[in-house]
Amino acid sequence: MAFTYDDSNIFARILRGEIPNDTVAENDHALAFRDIQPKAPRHVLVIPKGRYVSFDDFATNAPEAEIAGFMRLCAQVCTLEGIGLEQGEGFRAITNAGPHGVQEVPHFHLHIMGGRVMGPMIG
Ligand code: D5M
Repeated sequence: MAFTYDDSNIFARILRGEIPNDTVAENDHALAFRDIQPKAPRHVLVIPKGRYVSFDDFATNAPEAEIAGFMRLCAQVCTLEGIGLEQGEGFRAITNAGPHGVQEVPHFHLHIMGGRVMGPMIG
């Protein structure tokens, strides 16, 4: 795989407690924290605690319990941020993968954004 996991990436350092983060929620398998460069009033990143470089790596190789824990934390973030459809107006969840996805940090993460109407999916 051309795009490989690098333990010095910034999210690995956050997981090791080497640099601070603005935590929104956490469980045994995943951590959710605010994006340092928010693109929306609500912009949270959810990362698995395991070493996965991208969505396809995670979905292929993570144990099912870790996938479930990650997905449940994503849903919890939507509730906590007031953007889930039970109580809010909705959100956008995206992941960038590899060079064509313009992924900056090589540790799988889901962007959950809400609090405004999102623009069209271009570029
Ligand atoms: O996006 C990577 C995202 O990670 C980008 O929106 C900025 C964010 N970022 C970078 N460093 C930090 C720290 N230290 N805290 C919180 N958020 C951070 P990508 O999908 O890889 O292009």
